[in-house]
Amino acid sequence: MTIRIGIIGAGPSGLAQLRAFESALSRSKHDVELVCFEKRSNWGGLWNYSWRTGLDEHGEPVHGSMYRYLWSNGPKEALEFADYSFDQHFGRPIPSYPPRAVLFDYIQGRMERNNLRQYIRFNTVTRWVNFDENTQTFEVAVEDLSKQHTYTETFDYLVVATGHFSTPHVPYFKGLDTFPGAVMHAHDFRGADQFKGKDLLLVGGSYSAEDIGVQCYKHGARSVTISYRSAPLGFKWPQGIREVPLVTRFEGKTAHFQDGTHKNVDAVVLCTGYQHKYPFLPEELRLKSHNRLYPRGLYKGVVWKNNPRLFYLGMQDQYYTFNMFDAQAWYTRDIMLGHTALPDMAGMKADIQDWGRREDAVDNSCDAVDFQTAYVRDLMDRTDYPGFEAEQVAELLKQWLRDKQESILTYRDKPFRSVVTGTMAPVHHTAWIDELDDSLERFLDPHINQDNEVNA
Ligand code: FAD
Ligand code: NA7
Repeated sequence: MTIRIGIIGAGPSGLAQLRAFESALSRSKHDVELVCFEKRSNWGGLWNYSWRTGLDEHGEPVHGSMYRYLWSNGPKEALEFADYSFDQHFGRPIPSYPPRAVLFDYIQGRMERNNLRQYIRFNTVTRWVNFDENTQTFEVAVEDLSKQHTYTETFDYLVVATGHFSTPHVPYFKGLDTFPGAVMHAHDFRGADQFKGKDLLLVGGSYSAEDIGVQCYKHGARSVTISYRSAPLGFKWPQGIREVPLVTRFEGKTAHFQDGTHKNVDAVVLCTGYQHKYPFLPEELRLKSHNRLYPRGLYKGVVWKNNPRLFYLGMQDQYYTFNMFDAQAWYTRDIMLGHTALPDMAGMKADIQDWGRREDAVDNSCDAVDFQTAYVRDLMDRTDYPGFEAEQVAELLKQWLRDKQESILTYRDKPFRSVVTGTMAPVHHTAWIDELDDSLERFLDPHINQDNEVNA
C-alpha cells in the first residue's frame, strides 16, 4: 500500500525532507507519495526574500524575517550539505560568508538538480490538521490561495517544517504607544537604508540585535544603542554602537534605561525573538517551546513523542542549520520507511530527559556548539546521510565565536576550509564593511580584484 507523506513548508527543512526521500527512492523502490505544501509562491523559506511586511498578497501573515544586505552570520562551511558541496554548485571555491541571495541559489541548486519541485504545491497554506485515531492518519485541510479553494488530504505521516523565526515576540515597554518615531519588530526590518543618519534603539541581546546593529552602523546610522535584558553581547563595538541595560520607559523620543541613563532616539527595533507558532495544529499535536537547543516533547529532536507519526524539523535554536536539517530529515525518512525502529514510550521519554539534562548543563556558546555537534553526530550515525566531520565543524564554529569576539566588523572577512571537500575558501574581493552591494552577481564577479578594481 502506498505510504502518503505530507510535508508542511518548503524552506531548508522541508526541502531537506524531500531530498532525503529522493535519495532513498533513487536507490530502491518504495511505494511512497510525497506532498509538500508551501504557502508562498517559491521555495527557500526565510532565504526567499520578501520586501513585504504585515500581510502578503493573499492576506496571509508574511513569513519572511530576512532583510536586504543580510550576509550569512556564520561561515558557509558550517552549513554545507554533505551531498552537495559549494564547489559543486558554484564550480569554483567561493568566500566563506556569502550574502543571502548566494545561499538561496545554493539551496535551490540541489533541489533543481534532483528535480524536486514536482512534489511541492505552492501558494498552498495548511489550515488545520486532525489525527484520526481509528485509521491512524492525518487529515490535513489546506487552502490553495490562488484559487481560494480549500480541500482536505489524508496522510500516514506528517512533517512540520514551518520554521520558528517568523512569528515575532513583541513585548511592551511603557511609553511606546506615544513614541513619535518608527517602532517595529526585527521580523519587519527590511534593510538599513531608512535608518541612515538616525539614532536607533535596538532592544534585545542576541543575533538579531547584533546583526541589525552592525548592518545599520555599516549603512550609515548616526548611532546604534543596544538595550539588553540579561547580559550584554559584549563585543568590541566601534564608536557609534554601544550597549546599555534594559529600557524601562519612553517619554516622547527619550528612552530611559535601567542604569538611570537615557538617550533620544528616532526609531526602535524590537529584536526580542520569535514564538513557536503552529496555528494549524490541535493542542495535543502542538509543540510548545521557546527558542532552545532541545525543545521538549521531541524524541531525537524530531519525533513527536505522543504521536510518533508526526515529525518536526528544524525547531532547535541553531548553530548548525542546513546540514542539521539534512541529518534530521534522513533520520525521519528512515522511520517513515520502516528502516529505523523507535523505542517504546518509556525509552523515548528517557532519551528526551537525557538530552534535556545535557542541555541544562550548557553554560556558554562553546558548550552549545558541543551540544549541537553531539546531537547532529547522534542523528548522522543512525542514517546513511553522507557523513561529514561534525567535530571539525565544531572547531570551525568555535573559531567563528572567537573571531566575533576579536572583531565584530571584520569576522566575515575570514576564509575557512570546507570539511566536505577540503577546499580552502578564497578571501572575498571586498572587505565586508566596505561592501554595500549584496547581489549574487557582484559577490561572484571574478573580475573584481582585492583592491576593488574591475579587471577586464
Ligand atoms: P523557514 O526558512 O522559516 O521555512 C519555513 C517555510 O514554511 C516557509 O517557506 C513558509 O512559507 C512555510 N510555511 C509556514 N507556515 C506554513 C503553512 N501554514 N502552510 C504552508 N507553508 C507554511 N541560518 C544560517 O544558517 N545562516 C544565517 O546567516 C541565518 N540568518 C538568519 C537571519 C534571520 C533574520 C533569521 C530569522 C534566521 C536566520 N537563519 C540563518 C536561520 C534560519 O532559521 C535557517 O537558515 C532556515 O531558514 C530554517 O529553515 P526552515 O525550513 O526550518 O524554516
Ligand atoms: P533569539 O536568539 O531568540 O534572542 C531573543 C532576544 O530577545 C534575547 O536576547 C532575549 O533576551 C531578548 N528578549 C526577549 N524578550 C525580551 C523582553 N521582554 N525584553 C528585552 N529583551 C527581550 O532571537 P533573535 O531574533 O536574536 O535570533 C533569532 C534567529 O535570527 C537566529 O537564529 C539568527 O540566525 C537570526 P535574553 O537574552 O533572553 O534576556
